[in-house]
Amino acid sequence: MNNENQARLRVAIQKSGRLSEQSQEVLKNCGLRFARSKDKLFWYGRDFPVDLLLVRDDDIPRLLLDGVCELGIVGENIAWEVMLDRGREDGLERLSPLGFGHCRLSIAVPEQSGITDIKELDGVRVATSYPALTHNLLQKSGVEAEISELSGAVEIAPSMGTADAISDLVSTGTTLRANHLKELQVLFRSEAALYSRTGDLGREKQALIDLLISRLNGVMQARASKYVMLHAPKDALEKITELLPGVEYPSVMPLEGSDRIAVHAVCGETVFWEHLEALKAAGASAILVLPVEKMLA
Ligand code: PRT
Ligand code: ZN
Repeated sequence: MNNENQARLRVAIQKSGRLSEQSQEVLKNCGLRFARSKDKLFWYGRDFPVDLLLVRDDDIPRLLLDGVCELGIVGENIAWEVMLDRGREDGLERLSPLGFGHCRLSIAVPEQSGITDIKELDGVRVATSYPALTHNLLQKSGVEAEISELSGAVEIAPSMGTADAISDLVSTGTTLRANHLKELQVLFRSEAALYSRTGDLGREKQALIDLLISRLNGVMQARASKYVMLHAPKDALEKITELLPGVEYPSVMPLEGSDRIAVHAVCGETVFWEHLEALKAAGASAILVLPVEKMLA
């Protein structure tokens, strides 16, 4: 597939941080292999014309908007912050959410604060690393707060006396609790996603993007799917099919010299222990649940 004049795509991912490992993993699962450069900032695509740029996550939307890269994996929070900071709500297109890096941008106030509703934030000092997104979302709720931008340690601003409220990313809520803050309202929910810039990227690059997205969809589908194999009494087939999550038509094979059958199926939904226990109660035995590596519909 490598030839000198062939179009190549550049994908920007986070160099190190919360999203970097899973971003690499998802591309690897799409069949991409890279020759890593010494400085580790540029990885050349070996058997597929897709190269990687390893950067700080905040730079990814800018690299897309400025045309340096065609694709990027970044949190939706950052993509929106950068777009809104440039005074626009477009320019970046979310091609696919990736199912990791989940968090929420929330307004939090000191536990002892009298503020109980974001409506009361009018004219109040709110510290955040996401000034454009916070301003935009508060404004949409009719609130004009006094936004103060901090690049880090936002959660200590209220105890330092520099803000009355914060707007910060939350995942488990541990940081808020440790700083005696209570979550007042979720402004925005985010996860890592594959982005491109909007506009015409040319036929060849678009064809590469389409191929990558089709593989990505397969990866996402496979991740959510399990291959289930079991033995069951012939007359329990209808009940067993009903109990297999996300299955309409299982493969059914006779077991030589037995009144039992082998049932194989790809379950499109999570398979819980409760499902297996219900299958066993319906007469199933030798139940095996296997991961699905790749899928192409
Ligand atoms: O160096 P670089 O600029 O690339 O990385 P970074 O330090 O800016 O980002 P990084 O790696 O911390 O986060 C990258 C992305 O991960 C974010 O943009 C989000 O999309 C996503 N993400 C998911 C999070 C969190 N969860 C998260 N919990 N980003 C940050 N946090 C922080 C939050 O700011 C707060 O300080 O974790 C703390 C809260 O966590 P809990 O679990 O205590 O609630
Ligand atoms: Zn960052």
